[in-house]
Amino acid sequence: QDTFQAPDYYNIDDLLTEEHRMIRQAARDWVKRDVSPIIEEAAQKAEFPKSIIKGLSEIGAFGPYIPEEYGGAGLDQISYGLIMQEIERGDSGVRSTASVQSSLVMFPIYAYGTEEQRKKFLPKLASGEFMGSFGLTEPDHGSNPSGMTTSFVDKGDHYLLNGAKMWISNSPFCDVAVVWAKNEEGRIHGLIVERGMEGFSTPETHNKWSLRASATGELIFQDVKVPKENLLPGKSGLGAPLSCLDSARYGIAWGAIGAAMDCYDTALRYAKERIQFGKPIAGYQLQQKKLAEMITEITKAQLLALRLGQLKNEDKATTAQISMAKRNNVDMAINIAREARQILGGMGITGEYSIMRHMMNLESVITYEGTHDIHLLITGLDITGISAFK
Ligand code: TGC
Ligand code: FAD
Repeated sequence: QDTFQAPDYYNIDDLLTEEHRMIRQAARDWVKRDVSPIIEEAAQKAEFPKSIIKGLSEIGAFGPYIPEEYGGAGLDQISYGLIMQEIERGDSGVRSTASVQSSLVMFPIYAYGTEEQRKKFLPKLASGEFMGSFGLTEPDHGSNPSGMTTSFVDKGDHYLLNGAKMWISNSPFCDVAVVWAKNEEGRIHGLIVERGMEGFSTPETHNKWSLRASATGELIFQDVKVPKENLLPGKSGLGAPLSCLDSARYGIAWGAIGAAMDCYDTALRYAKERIQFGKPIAGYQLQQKKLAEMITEITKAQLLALRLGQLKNEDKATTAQISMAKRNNVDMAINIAREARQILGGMGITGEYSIMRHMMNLESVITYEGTHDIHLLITGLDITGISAFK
């Protein structure tokens, strides 16, 4: 049974609006009802639970901040963050599906697409009728996407696309993929590739020990004819995909708090009930140190995310500020998962509790959307003015 109680040590709820709290509650109730009961089995079987797609759409997780005229929920950035937090409290893989759909597929179509593309794709993506994926990473270009080799050439009435993307969330079942590729001049553009186009395949990546309830795969393009109207005309260059990452990374900064809250809540509850040497283990200083540090770190992360949300709402958040929050909050969550796992002793390694699943999931979250190292280097560049990437 899902008995989760959300920690709010600094009364941060007082800083939210009534609407924020209602949106969060709807997402929280849905996670308790529709995600928690099935997610362990889905992760054990390494299957994405397609049954949750409708619910994700209903709680506004597909395009929370996309205007309602395109099927989005038309919410502010703090609402978006709160929804991601609640979903990741359930599972990082489910949040991945929502992040990709919203920030990496709907956002570029909304921000850089034509009116026809918006009308054709956004309402179906918002309802979950279409599922999307985002192809930036390649086998030889992960942290350094500017080196990508996937390319397209102009064939008059269409583009011919060749190349391969790797580690792509949602790829095995996606209906559309926003793919980043270079033209003849080496300039990066976004193309909407649709399932069924000849030469386009999406093999699944198996044997993951992390994000097992999320489907990951490749996007392979062998002489794929992409209609010219499927090019996103609004922005080109690496800045186009990087701006999508800003939005997704912001959501992850909130999402990671959800995973951490679940681990903390589970560990606190267990520590108060588990008796060793005649008293609850919560009464021993070593366990109190772990729990006290957890709630301190969660509280700091909550404040960081909320302030970043305010800046996002004012359109003032910088890429470097987003990097700091993604890096800090995911690191916070993975450390809490590891400590919480120890508090549960042997029980912590079983699927009876969510902690080990969160811990393994967070190993992907700390790597994707820019690794822990890359985000540190983004901060380093921002404060010194000197790039240490190259
Ligand atoms: P750099 O020279 O810094 O920038 C290239 C051009 O882009 C501009 N730019 C941005 N524009 C808009 N928004 C941003 N956030 C921008 N950041 C940079 C920049 O001004 C420049 O413009 P111009 O006109 O001068 O060309 O690029 P670089 O090659 O040095 O690379 C910088 C670096 C390393 C930080 C970047 O490439 C990076 O972030 N690497 C990490 C890659 C990454 O995060 N991949 C994620 C793939 S998607 C994913 O993981 C999804 S997981 C599923 C889920 O979300 O759940
Ligand atoms: P590399 O770039 O090879 O990095 C390896 C190590 O080297 C890392 O520790 C890194 O920090 C370090 N490193 C690299 N460059 C530097 C440097 N300049 N200085 C210091 N250290 C450095 N991508 C997508 O496009 N779409 C998706 O939907 C998507 N989903 C994903 C889902 C999962 C489950 C996973 C695991 C990944 C996903 N990714 C996706 C890919 C993800 O974004 C990349 O894995 C990530 O960007 C890192 O790239 P890489 O794995 O090639 O590692």
